[in-house]
Amino acid sequence: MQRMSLPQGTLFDSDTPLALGSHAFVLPGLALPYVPELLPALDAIQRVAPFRHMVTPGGFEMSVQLTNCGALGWVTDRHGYRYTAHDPATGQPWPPMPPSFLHLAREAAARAGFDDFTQDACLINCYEPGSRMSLHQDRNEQDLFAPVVSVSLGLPAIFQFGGLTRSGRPARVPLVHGDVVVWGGPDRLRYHGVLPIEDGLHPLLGARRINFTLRRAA
Ligand code: MD3
Ligand code: FE
Repeated sequence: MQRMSLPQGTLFDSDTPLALGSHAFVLPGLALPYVPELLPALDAIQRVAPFRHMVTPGGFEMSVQLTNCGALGWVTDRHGYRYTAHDPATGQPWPPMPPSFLHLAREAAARAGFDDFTQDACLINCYEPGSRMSLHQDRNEQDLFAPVVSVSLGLPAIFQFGGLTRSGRPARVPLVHGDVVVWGGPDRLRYHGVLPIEDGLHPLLGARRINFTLRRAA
């Protein structure tokens, strides 16, 4: 009965990060108090820079739809992966990083022990049931040790967290609405991915999972 009177967000102990590696942590539920600010900010971004499927250099359409905010945005096309200052779909600059994103990311990075977090890019992924992200490394950023903060909203996902090579079976980490993951330093180049999202309806986001990652790209 005691638990039922606690406000949402304190059911999880986000004061004790779950370590995935020496410099990689899950902060369960850390984003929950920010959700009332995050969702309208995401809506405003989508109106300027809509989610879209992009094509990989190999010619495959990604099952995830993406957009960006901040000074730089990650894009892919037949020519490769890179960061751009403008949305290739509109020629306009990416929408600015909402203050709520920055506040959450700073809190998350500090709790994970990264005090020097400065970010200029935010990649926003939108998954529908069946969407997945195959095992990859993120290495289009200048500083491959700088921390990255990842925020999960909506439908749950199973995150795959592997090693520094493709070999070996990656660990499976369930991520739910409000979870934040921070990784940097020697864990920054670990292979990772997301298993296909299961059918479902989230009360706030419907049949979608949104994940956004704040990064230092330049
Ligand atoms: C990487 N997104 O956009 S982020 C990506 O849930 C991406 O949409 C996934 O990978 C998503 O590039 C996962 C979360 C994450 C967490 C821990 C990591 C990525 C990580 C540890 C090491 C490397
Ligand atoms: Fe990634």
